Amino acid sequence: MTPRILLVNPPVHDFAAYDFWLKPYGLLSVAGHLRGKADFKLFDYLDRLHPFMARQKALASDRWGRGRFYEQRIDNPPCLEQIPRYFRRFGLPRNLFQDFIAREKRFDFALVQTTMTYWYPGVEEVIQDIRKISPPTKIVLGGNYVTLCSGHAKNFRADLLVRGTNLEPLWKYLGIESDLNQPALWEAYEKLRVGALKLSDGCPFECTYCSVPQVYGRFKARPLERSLAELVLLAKCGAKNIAFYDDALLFKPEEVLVPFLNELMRRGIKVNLHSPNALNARFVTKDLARLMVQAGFKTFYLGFESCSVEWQQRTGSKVFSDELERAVKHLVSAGAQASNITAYQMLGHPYGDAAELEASMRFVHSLGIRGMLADFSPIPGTPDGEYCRKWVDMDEPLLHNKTAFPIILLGFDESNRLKDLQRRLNRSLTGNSSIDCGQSS
Ligand code: B12
Ligand code: SF4
Repeated sequence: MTPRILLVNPPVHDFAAYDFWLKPYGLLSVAGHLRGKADFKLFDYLDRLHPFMARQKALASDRWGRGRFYEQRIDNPPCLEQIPRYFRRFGLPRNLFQDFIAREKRFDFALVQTTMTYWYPGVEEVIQDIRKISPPTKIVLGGNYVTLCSGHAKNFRADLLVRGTNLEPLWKYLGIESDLNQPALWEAYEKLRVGALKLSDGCPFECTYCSVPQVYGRFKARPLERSLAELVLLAKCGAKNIAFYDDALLFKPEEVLVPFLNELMRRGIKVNLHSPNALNARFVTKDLARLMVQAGFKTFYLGFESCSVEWQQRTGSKVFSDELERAVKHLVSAGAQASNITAYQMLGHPYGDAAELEASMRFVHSLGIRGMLADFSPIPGTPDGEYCRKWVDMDEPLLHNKTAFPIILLGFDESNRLKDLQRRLNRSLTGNSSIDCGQSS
């Protein structure tokens, strides 16, 4: 008999969350490898096109498909009680999921996406409901939280934890043969306007605050044909906006991004492309900027972090100020709107200081583009995350929270002062589209 598999993207318990092109891409990729060999049902708590959301007019999408989630106030967890911000539960109401699994009857397996390490309470909620309503269903967890905090994830007694990118134990457990050439299971959504895509894995840099080098290793391009097939599928399913989830989208462009974009244009595929997961400004050449704009890139997020040469050198030398300046020049000359170019700068990193951050914000502002503070989330197993044991218990993933850590390190007032400054600088830009995604607020 064909196995019945439930796919779940859990709700988010956090101080802030925004649909910044968030999709459970790992989960959908895994399911895609099993296409045609199982009967799948998807419940995505963060699906803003779910019929329940149609009744929430205030939560409509912006022009690039982003928007606010449905939210409910909940108590701060005890270890975050000292943070003077409201904790919330983002995503569809819990009873919709409970009714859904009760109605759908028996599932053989449930594959549950885990994302940020500090989002595990949403995963716990999903496990509780499946165990209660459908006890025979075998629960499988995979994704970032399980990979980075596997010891902690064992507490939930799932039937299988899939750590990292080796999926062999999963295929064995499910007893199904996989086809790795298949794209992600985007057709699992009844209605789709936003998709995600990854043309490569890994990154050539080794930033001391990032887990990618240890989890993904060396940079590796994904097969171009598979990526193109996925793009075609996304467009067929209705996706108008596509966010790249690559860690180093612009690395080795002649092998990866350039042939992909040329083929996209040759086939006449019209979609808006976005890069929320920071592009490296060093690789933005005049020709590449022109091609990106021509092919449909609409928003550009550049990872800058700090204008301090010392900070950059100490954390991996991924980009310097002159490289950001050059990238902005190329993008604007290619036709990108300055108001759609944003540079991330890190707030609350243990080696940073307020004066340096202010200088970085002013430097970004002087280029005529928007700045966005990326609140630092310490990640266990990375050099900088391990250093943060000085301030927080890194074995409690809730304390990796990006809103909480800068407040713990800098204090509430200082943290707010810097965020206010960023807002004021952005507001004073001429032609500012004033899209403030709140992703890192
Ligand atoms: C895309 C991305 C984002 C997107 C959103 C993604 C999302 N859906 O939520 C954006 C740009 C919005 C984002 C934001 C942030 N991010 Co981010 N992001 C990523 C990135 C690049 C990919 C995550 C992803 O979707 N992976 C899934 C797919 C694409 O991965 P995959 O390789 O195909 O998956 C394989 C396996 O992992 C496994 N698998 C994956 N899922 C599942 C599920 C199941 C059931 C199974 C069986 C297997 C499985 O199978 C796949 C086989 O190919 C990761 C880095 C990375 N390379 O993983 C960081 C990462 C998750 N982000 C990180 C950080 C720090 C952030 C920010 C805090 C940055 C900031 N300061 O603003 C914010 C937080 C946002 C918030 N609201 O709190 C950290 C994690 C932090 C943490 N404590 O957990 C990471 C790990 C990067 C890093 N620096 O190390 N991010
Ligand atoms: S360049 Fe980005 S993905 Fe690569 S190691 Fe640095 S922060 Fe991580």
